[in-house]
Amino acid sequence: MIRVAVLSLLVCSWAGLGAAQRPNILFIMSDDHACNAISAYGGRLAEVAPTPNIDRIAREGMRLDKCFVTNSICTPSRAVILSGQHSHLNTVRTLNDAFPGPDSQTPNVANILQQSGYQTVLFGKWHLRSEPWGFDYWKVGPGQGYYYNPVFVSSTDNISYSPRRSSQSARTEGYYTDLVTDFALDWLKQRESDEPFFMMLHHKAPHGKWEPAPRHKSYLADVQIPEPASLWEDFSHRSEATREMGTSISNRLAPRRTMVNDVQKADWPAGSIDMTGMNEKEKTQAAYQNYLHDYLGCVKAVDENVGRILDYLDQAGLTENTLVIYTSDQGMFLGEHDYFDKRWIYEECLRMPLLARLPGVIPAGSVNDTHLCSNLDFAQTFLDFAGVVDAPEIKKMQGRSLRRIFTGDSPVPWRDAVYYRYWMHLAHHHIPGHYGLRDERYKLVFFYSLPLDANLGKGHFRPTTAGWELYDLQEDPHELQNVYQNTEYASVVKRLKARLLQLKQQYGDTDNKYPELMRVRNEHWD
Ligand SMILES: [Ca+2]
Repeated sequence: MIRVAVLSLLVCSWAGLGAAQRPNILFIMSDDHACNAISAYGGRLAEVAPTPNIDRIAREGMRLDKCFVTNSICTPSRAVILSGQHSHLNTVRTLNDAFPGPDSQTPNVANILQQSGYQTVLFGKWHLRSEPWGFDYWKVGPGQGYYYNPVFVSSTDNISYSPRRSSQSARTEGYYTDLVTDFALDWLKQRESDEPFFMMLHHKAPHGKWEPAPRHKSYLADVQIPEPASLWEDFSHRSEATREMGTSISNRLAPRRTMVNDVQKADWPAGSIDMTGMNEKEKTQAAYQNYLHDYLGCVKAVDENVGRILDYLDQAGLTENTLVIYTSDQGMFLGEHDYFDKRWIYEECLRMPLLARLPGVIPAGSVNDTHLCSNLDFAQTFLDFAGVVDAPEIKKMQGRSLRRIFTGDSPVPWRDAVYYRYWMHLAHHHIPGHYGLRDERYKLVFFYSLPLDANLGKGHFRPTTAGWELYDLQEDPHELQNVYQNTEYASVVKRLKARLLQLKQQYGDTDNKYPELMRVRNEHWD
């Protein structure tokens, strides 16, 4: 009872909100789901592959158009969401770093909500290498998991969590996206407590390699998926740091991994293509069509299952008091710039979908295309909606609550730029280490192109060519013209470099501890 008394002091700290009015928080996150593949965001796929159930969240709530990930890769993004801290601070800079445990100094929003009286549960993809904590109950697929008949481990299984499948863990018959929704619905249906809940419902889809549910194997089979213009980009505008980096749809970057090669492999999961007799352009087009069909097939099951959850909230009378969030751990290239995968600072993977619904609080059908938001803000947003404003861990977080953005009251002043950093130099998809900023109009990036001390797993990753890029997003929203060398932008470059250093100072990610990085910086700064 003492704990409850203390907590009610905490929870009454904004707008006279009493404990009984604390909303449930349902956080639905898919993996690698680009805004371009959500019809609420418009775009070239909206008509051919609509997502009516996900769109319902936007229609009955808010669509945020400028939400950006701080480090566009799965495991680090999840750690940022839980901790409210940039990767260098929460220590999860790469896929190989484990999220710090309960004895660490790292905040965990689930734990804070649990301490404040929320029931906290987690279903689906965890991908954080260490055992989940801060949850009353969890049931997760270790590592990437399988689309068909996946393995799940739960907090009540008495099997110690491992990012790899344990020999003791059985496979569950069914399709991952359907199963995690079943688990979430089962838990909601058996819930007896009147305490509000915080549920993280994490889909594996549409992460590669793509395997649509059996019922979706012929989804869009006869449909020609529109190509992005930048599939055929001329890369001569790029800096030397990036011109021949990454993994491509076409065979442009072979012998490294390309989608043209992937989809010809006999064991390509959703079916391979015979490209005999095709010229290079035809191969690129065929690989793109195959990739998008598989990817959008996976999205289709996510959308259906979002619909199942929303319908249940309606039936159970929970809609009015549940903050529903839909997002993805980062964006994804769907052939733009001739890329697949993510990791780069470029818009298609920097941008995260963010849809939020809480009837009567978040205006229905609203759109925010002005405020620069981030996954760095999610933890503080949940805590703010939960009325938890005094927890000491909040002082360690680096984001801002989005509550007043969701409700339509602009907080003043808001940030003028977001800071980005990708650490996994050359690992997996051959992308150089880089950092940069994006403001309302521009994006400035420094490709320092060094592995530094990041935990990159197996392999030796050599330094590559460093370079700068600048994009004027007002004139060039698809980033097809790097204007860093254009003298008309000299004053912009100078101003943004100073701002970038300020952001690095503000977030505590200065370069001073890396002499090799300082050397590259000094050689390339001016
Ligand atoms: Ca991801």
